[in-house]
Amino acid sequence: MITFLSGGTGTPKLLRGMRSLIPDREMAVVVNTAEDAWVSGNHLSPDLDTVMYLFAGLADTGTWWGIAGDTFTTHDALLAWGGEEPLKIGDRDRAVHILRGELLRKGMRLTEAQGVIARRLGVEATLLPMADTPVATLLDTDLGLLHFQEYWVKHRGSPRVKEILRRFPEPPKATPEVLRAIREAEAVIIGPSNPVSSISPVLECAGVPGALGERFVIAVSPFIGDRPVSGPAADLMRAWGREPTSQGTADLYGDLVDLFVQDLRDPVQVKGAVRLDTLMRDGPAAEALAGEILKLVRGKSS
Ligand code: GDP
Ligand code: FO1
Repeated sequence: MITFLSGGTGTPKLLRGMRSLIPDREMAVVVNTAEDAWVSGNHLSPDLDTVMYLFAGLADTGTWWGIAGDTFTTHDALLAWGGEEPLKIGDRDRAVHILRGELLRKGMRLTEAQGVIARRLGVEATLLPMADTPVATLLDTDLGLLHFQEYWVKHRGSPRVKEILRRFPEPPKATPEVLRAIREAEAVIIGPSNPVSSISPVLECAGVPGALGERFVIAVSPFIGDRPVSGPAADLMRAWGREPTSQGTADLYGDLVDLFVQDLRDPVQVKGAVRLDTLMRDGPAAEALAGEILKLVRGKSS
């Protein structure tokens, strides 16, 4: 089994390539939940859902959120009748949020609730939230304190970010399922996801760094030529006190990573890093990168 640490865009692109090369049931994905929120009374978990929809064959691989071909009847009616919903929630996507909210209200752990829904959608990969207790990434900006979703979706990432804060009712700890998925993995791949808002929340869960220390860990940089492919990684890295580059990402992950993969186009060589074409502009490009990464896994993990 190979275990991935994932957000909701860059790593899912890599997983899409992996799916052509290894069976879904041989993959486990530990997913960031620090962007989760209750929206219109239901439980939004954007990164978990994107990964789940990918494995269910439902993902929108244009936007990398929501369900391909979804309708927005409820969202449009809500807005027309004076409601507020900054995120455009699709009708079928909302059904998942309703199911998850119901299961959580009945007392299920998030891991169990997501497991139930993933099975109903026919997912064979092991899909694991990083923790069962809530975590929120908040940004202190020139518009005040904003939840990640308010900053990125409502304000289009324009406020100046001064500081990044993680808020939780209790410090998050890795679930037993997450620890098992890491400990039993042939290798762990930290995908090319946002180091601050997607990967760091997973690494901050108690138990994760220790478990990673015992495995062969490969990390893929989300920066290409010193720019993120999409999203707010550059601004968030600066606010986190890190250089918004592959080097900054490698420095952030430090000793947790055994092999760092950076893009061929990067201007600066990260010491010891392997250079690959990491731009996954489509399915075949993602499959090519996945194939190269599998060669690294098979070559070095024994
Ligand atoms: P989020 O949850 O939607 O923020 O998604 P992730 O954190 O999983 O992914 C966002 C990161 O993916 C951004 O920092 C992008 O630079 C990176 N990314 C997106 N597409 C690619 C790609 O094709 N190659 C690489 N190397 N990184 C990518
Ligand atoms: N991102 C947007 O930029 N606009 C949207 O209207 C939007 C809706 C949305 C609905 C469900 C969902 O799971 C994600 C959605 N996203 C939307 C993605 C947004 O939540 C962020 O890009 C992710 O949180 C980043 O991981």
